[in-house]
Amino acid sequence: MGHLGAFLFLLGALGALADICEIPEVDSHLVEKLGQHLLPSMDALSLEYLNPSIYVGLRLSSLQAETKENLYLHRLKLYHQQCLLESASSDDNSDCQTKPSRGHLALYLLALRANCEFVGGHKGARLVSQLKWFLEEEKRAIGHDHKGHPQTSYYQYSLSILALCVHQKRLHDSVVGKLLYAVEHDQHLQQGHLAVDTMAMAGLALTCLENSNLNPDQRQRITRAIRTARKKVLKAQTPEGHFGNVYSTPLALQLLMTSPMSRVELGTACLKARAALLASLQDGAFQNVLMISQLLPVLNNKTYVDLISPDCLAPRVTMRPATKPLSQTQVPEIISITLKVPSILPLYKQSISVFAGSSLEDVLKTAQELGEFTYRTRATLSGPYVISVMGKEAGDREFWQLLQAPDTPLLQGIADYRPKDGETIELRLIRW
Ligand code: B12
Repeated sequence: MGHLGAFLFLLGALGALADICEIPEVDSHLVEKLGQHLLPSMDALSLEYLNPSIYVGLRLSSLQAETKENLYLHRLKLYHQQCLLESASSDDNSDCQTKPSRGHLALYLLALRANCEFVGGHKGARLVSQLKWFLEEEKRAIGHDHKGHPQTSYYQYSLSILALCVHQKRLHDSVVGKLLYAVEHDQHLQQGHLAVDTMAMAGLALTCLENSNLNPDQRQRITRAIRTARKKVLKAQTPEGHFGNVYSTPLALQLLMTSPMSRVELGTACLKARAALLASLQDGAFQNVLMISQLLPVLNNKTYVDLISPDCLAPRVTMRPATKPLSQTQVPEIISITLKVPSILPLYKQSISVFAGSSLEDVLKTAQELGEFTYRTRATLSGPYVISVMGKEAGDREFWQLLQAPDTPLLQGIADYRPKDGETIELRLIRW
């Protein structure tokens, strides 16, 4: 084959060794359409609907929303600095009726970095110590013997470590140690449908620590744990190409994109994932703003780890407002959905009629109006989260699971899922 052949072979082999997961450019119209979904939610007036993840997603994407974006950051700052720092006693401030959670604080710190800011000053220092304090409490809840659980989740534990890390804030080795143990002993992160999201977030947090060298004494253990997290994510690839499910694929890809891996398979795994993701995009699977915010960076080959030193001058395309599709004046079709609640006696089972295309939330509202059925939700960054059904509130480490009967858990929440005619939806109180 001669010298040239040998040289080309060597190049190929090197390429295979230093494989990196990249997403080749995706149709810019498709990306813009996705970004346009975020715009209406950026206009929401209610402070409790402010979502720092949207800002992070946009800043790491190829898109920008100009003044809207700046205004949004301004409002995020007002809300988080006022409401997070307020003591529990000053509860009458109308702007701060729902206090943002510690997880929101972590996302807010990511948003600041996405604008190339470091937390600073007296207020900033207090926000950082609140998050550090939260991690200490969670560490205590996990316990010395690792038998307990964080009060929130390992997802929020990882997110908080990541947020402090991108601000170059050092955490005690024992806090990082709890996450390392959880990754090493997989059963702690094994929470059914959440395993891949949680493993990916843990991997991103640990990659940030590795790149920033904030916990040098644990360096080798961190490197090993990142490798473990990657392997687990790769192993969770479905025959269609998603890692876990369609909605955990964006975070999984973020993790796989963070550094080269000496695995030829990584290339094929990423290409397969990209194809699966594109198919889901075209099917309109991404409607939820939080999901879109986790996906947009991936389509721009960026990850949350890039927030260590973000490129705030990178050119981004200004989004145009979406054009409204012409409304069709058809007589709406009525469909029938069966709603079932077997977890409580007497068992509730009722057929509910709604317009075709209604969301599960519409079905629940209609059922409630008809009587006998009641439910309550809490606003979260993912949308309305069902906290109680028929007066029964989900307790500690319990939740009201949404299923398509007989046994298929839904991959979307009540606001996004649109049941089809004849479907039976079950609400089941389970432990997680
Ligand atoms: C932890 C978690 C849970 C925990 C939450 C409890 C807890 N103490 O943490 C449990 C196991 C209870 C859970 C339940 C569900 N989850 Co979940 N969950 C997550 C996870 C891993 C992290 C969320 C988080 O902490 N975010 C960070 C904090 C700062 O934000 P937050 O808004 O304050 O977080 C709260 C909400 O996210 C809420 N929540 C959790 N899941 C869901 C799902 C929906 C649709 C809504 C509206 C709210 C919600 O609980 C969080 C803690 O209070 C995400 C993964 C991800 N990629 O985002 C999946 C994720 C959001 N969940 C998902 C799903 C589908 C569900 C369920 C609908 C599953 C089901 N078939 O019943 C249910 C919710 C049903 C209901 N009652 O309304 C999907 C949503 C996909 C989408 N299209 O929007 C995700 C992305 C996982 C996935 N890859 O499939 N979940």
